[in-house]
Amino acid sequence: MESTLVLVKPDGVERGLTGQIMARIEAKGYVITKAKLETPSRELLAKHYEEHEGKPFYEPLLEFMSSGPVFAMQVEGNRVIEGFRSLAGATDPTEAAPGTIRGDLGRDWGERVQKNLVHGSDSTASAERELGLWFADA
Ligand code: DAT
Ligand code: MG
Repeated sequence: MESTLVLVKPDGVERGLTGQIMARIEAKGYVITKAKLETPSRELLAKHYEEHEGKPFYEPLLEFMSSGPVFAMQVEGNRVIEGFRSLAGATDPTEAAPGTIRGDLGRDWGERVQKNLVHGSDSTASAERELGLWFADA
């Protein structure tokens, strides 16, 4: 059985979309096995987004992600890493296909960082690494 880290980002939590996003994950057949609401520290986010350090959107990304509570989940299922990425849609919510979380619920808000509602791990290695960061104590 595979596990992935899903985050409902501060924009999703603030807009009251956490329940809808959880419902889509469950309706697809995946199982939420851990969950917590937390405003992440910069230290955690720097580790989480280490692959993006130095990119132009890195600072705005860390600022946005630490701006309010994030709903973090461990989600399980066969091929859930790939499956949740597909459910989330393209990174840019304007380009994300209708039917996806970002395509149905997201848009461009004219900011330096893409507020795209959710994060999902992109490989088995990142899933293991990210679950270790976010659920270290659980
Ligand atoms: P994803 O979240 O689809 O895995 P990513 O890992 O490439 O995308 O980037 C992490 C986050 O950084 C992404 O969710 C939103 C932000 N981001 C990525 N590319 C961006 C860009 N070109 N301009 C603004 N924000 C960007
Ligand atoms: Mg990514």
